[in-house]
Amino acid sequence: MSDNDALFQPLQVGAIEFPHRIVMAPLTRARSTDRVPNEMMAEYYRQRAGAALIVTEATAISAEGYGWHGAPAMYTDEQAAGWARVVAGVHEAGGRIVLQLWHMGRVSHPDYQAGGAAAVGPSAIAATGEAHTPTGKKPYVVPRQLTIGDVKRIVGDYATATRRAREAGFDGVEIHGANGYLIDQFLRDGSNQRRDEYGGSVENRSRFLREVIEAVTAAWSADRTGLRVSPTMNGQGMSDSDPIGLYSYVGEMLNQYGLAYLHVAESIRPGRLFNADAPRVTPSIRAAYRGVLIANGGYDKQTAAAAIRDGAADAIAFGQPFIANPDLPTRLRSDAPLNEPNVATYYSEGAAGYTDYPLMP
Ligand code: 8OZ
Repeated sequence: MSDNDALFQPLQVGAIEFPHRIVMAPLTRARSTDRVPNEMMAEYYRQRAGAALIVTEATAISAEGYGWHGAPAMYTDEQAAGWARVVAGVHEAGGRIVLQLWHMGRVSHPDYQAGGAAAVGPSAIAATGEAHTPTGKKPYVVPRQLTIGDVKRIVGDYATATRRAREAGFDGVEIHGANGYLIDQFLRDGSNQRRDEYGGSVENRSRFLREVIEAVTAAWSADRTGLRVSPTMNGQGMSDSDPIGLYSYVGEMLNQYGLAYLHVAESIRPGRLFNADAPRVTPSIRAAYRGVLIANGGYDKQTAAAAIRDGAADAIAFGQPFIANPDLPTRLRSDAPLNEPNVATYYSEGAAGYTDYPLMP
């Protein structure tokens, strides 16, 4: 099978039909206007409608879950109206788009919390690193340990944001269970040392994720719900004593829910999303999980096609290449040269390095 034959086959992903296998990964770009998606964001996403699926940048489900200056949210009518304009543009251009549901947990900051309260987390263990506040970077604080009542309230916030996404016209939602945010903080034992039913065993640490999945799929539908995890992302102080055991359990547990897809961020190259000192976990997840698997992290055309041919994944998500190449699938198909992304404008303001990357000549 040629690389193009592997990458340009359609795929049924829950209720969503992919015309090919090249997905746009979620990418924080920090261009919203007071958390509301604006016209420039609509243009950016519309330009990328040729993706098999666009996963939006991480989007806060609540004020409590917010904590990255410039990121968008989905808990007010105004935010939902902004997203509805984004979705309409992508659909007009023939694309598909899901909203990534985000609660940052302990890596938010008191500057974002009502009354300057601490950020929240499964346990009172601070992340390592710095929050991006409106007035610059500030060290992460020790979070307030969530009560069981808080946990139930947050599960409800996921459901509410899901209903808003549905009303805004999205094709589905992706639960952000990766990269050291709240769900990931519950999953991994470096950040979860609870003694109640949400901590301790792998089963208990997965309980919050299960409750979120149940709430989100009840609020809309399993075949329009995806989940993203990052088993070996060890930034922000994240760690686990047994990643293969944990994520094999999660993969197996997911089989009962019939989700549209599982999205695994774990680079095939050592780096931020893959700690080279430990084995990759994606193959164990593939073995445990029977649904559609989208792999993400460090792929190019050849390695993406090989992963699909070998059965390692069903589709491949590209992040940074989609920043610089709005028409990435077209370029890959014709082996055209790619624009190089400019890291300096990833999180800057304005159109430069955002909506001004050229299409293929
Ligand atoms: C980069 C900058 C800010 C947030 C993630 C949501 O890593 C993010 C993120 C990435 O999932």
